[in-house]
Amino acid sequence: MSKSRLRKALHVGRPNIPNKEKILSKLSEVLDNKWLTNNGPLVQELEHKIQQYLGIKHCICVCNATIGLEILQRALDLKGEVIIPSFTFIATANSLRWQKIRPVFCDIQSDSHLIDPDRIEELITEKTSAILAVPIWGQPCDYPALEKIAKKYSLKLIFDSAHAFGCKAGEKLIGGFGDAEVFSFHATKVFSTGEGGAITTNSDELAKKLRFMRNFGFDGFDKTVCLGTNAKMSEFAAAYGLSALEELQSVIDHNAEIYKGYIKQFSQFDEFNILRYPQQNYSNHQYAVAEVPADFRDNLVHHFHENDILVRRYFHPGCHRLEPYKSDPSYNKARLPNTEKVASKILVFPTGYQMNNEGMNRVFDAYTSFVKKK
Ligand code: T4K
Repeated sequence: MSKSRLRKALHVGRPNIPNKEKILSKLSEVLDNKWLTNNGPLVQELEHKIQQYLGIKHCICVCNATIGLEILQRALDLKGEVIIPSFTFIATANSLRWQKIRPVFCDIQSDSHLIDPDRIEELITEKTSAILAVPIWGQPCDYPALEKIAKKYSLKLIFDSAHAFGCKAGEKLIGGFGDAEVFSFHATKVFSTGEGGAITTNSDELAKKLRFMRNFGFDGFDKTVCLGTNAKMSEFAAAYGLSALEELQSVIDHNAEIYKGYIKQFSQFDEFNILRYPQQNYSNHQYAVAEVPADFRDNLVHHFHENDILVRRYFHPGCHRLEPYKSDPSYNKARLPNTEKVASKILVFPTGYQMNNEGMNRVFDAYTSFVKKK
């Protein structure tokens, strides 16, 4: 696709750029401070604001969610096997594998696409050290059920909440569940720092350890206290993030309108099922997710792409069907019927500021022309 066509296309994950003047003034603050990274004042300000927003004790900003997941696993001393859904972005599984921990794939509930707590116990062995669940599409997991299993088997419970910044489980914002949660602030996310992420926890001890680990293990100038790495967020990323945080609610409100538009437009087609969110929860509506019959899903994706609407098949075909797990014979026995069924039907639509009435009509017109062709 040519550059100009790509620019005009509708993307899943097009960044919602905050007010340019505000970003530039924050960036100029960074330059004036002559402090570019290493737990600078803007990173600290962003962490403080996120703590207040989520109502949690600690927010540790990091360079991306994948590294965030890795240092969290290290800090909690996870080993052996960790149970995760296969229906997630590959980073969830790879963060474990990179630590030489075996991801054990659990099936999902076919309606919510969330890890199925009823399928977890059968996967627990003496090697299991944790459950790593994913509030997929920003939907809350079944926290009471997961907490009960974790407690029963003395497992750690952590969340890859990459999709869930600004989402609520009932009245409670996601961020304080389990031992810790990890958010992604990647360019494509509802709240972004370009590249970035954060680990949130209510544990003082864990937060302290994570802060050391993020900075090579340093406690002071020349003393290290643990095995650390470089997981720091830069001041430039924090400057962008502080501007983005001010606009988060308006992005969420905009997405909620776009979501309503998708429901309205597509409800007339029986074969089209837009994922609904239970009334008691609150979503950032970053992902507008539809299920369509598997027998025409891929042709439909092709048709949308021809019309410059770059819908996505997240998270097809499931991590267990992607490398390095696909060709690992020890994963041959994974039985994940719901994951495979859901992965064959999913379509994710563009959301965010790029979408307006004209954009919605483009999507709808493309679908009606597909129906006529069918
Ligand atoms: N866990 C979960 C459950 C996740 O979903 C993710 C990331 C992670 C962990 C890891 O988080 P980080 O370590 O990244 O913080 C995208 C994102 O790159 C990825 O962050 C995200 N999940 C995943 C769901 O989606 P791709 O490979 O689909 O990205 P890409 O490059 O195709 O971009 C998506 C669309 O956005 C394209 O059509 C182009 C457009 N785009 C992208 C960028 C970067 C723009 O218009 N501008 C941009 O700056 O993975």
